[in-house]
Amino acid sequence: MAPAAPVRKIIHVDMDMFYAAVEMRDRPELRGRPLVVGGRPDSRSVAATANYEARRYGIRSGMSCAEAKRRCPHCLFVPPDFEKYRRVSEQVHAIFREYTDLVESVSLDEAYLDVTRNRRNEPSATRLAREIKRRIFAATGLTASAGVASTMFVAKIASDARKPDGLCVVRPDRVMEFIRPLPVMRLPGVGKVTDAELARLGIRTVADLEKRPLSFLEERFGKFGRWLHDLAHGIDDTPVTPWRERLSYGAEETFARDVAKKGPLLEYLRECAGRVFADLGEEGKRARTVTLKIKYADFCVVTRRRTFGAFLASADEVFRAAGELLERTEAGQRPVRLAGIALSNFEPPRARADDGQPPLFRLSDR
Ligand code: TTP
Ligand code: MG
Repeated sequence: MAPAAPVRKIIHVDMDMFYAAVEMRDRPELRGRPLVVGGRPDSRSVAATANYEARRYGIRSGMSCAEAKRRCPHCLFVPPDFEKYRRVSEQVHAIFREYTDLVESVSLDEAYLDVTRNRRNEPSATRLAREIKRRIFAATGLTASAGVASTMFVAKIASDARKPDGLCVVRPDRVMEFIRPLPVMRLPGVGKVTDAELARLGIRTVADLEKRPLSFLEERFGKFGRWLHDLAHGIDDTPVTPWRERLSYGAEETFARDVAKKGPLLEYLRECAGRVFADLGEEGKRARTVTLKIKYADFCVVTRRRTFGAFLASADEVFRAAGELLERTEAGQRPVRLAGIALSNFEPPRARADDGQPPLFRLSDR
């Protein structure tokens, strides 16, 4: 029997009310008052984010500024300054990389760090998380919240649990009690559509989901059913994968206009898969992981990925994987500004993949 992999230590860091916090830091007159970063209230624009004072009025990211103004007439609105946020983001990411190379950036204000092994040789992820938060504050004057867990999805939920300036550690033996009460919407991959389907089956919380057998979920959701079943039992092997590594065999494109429908996105992904697969082949490399990156019109970025037991053998396989991953995003319901595919995971596959398993045997996905 192969030795069991050590329990991983993953930290998810997420800046608090990021754009708003940067603006309040630089403009003291904005502090202590409800604030939205986004367009003008009389325009058609939406709130990128709101500070906590504004959230008290029910104002949320993605809400139209007009609606925000209705809910809170004395709310302040400031336009976003993406260049500035990018600079802050670089400072924060430079701190992360002092601890480990295994940093997966999800957006300007959010990243996962696998610190199972780290440059400090520090065995306590909790202590590292505390130190990283302190360093971020010292360098930028901004607070971040962190979650510590042995899987990416639990670390992410944990970072949200004690906002702002929070630290939430979920030890492996505490995972189930932590996730059971959560609504299924908190699970990665569960959007409005899946949530509604689950609700029809009487499944609203992770505890409800945990009670359903694998066969029940697979019957209704196919392969995605196994994913749901795993998550409901606290299982997620998705590795923290630095996007930089993926970028070397990736292609992405910002569209001239936001794309509202899936059809044109799939067309682009087909072309993109061909290009990326060819690039990789030219280097004499083969890959097992396909990552799809989607940036919505509001600049929110999501990545979805799948790791196969065998190497991807054709551009068409890459495309089919990307198409399936697209189903786990909100593309088609939410306008998309950028899409991309990256291939990674170049080391040889495990022996079992070569001994008669179907070529696209799924090891993990997210
Ligand atoms: P979030 O981390 O989701 O939100 P936040 O940092 O503003 O607040 P929280 O304290 O709850 O983490 O997003 C980070 C930044 O990304 C946010 O400041 C603005 C931007 N953003 C958008 O532009 N559109 C969106 O729909 C969301 C959710 C975020
Ligand atoms: Mg944030």
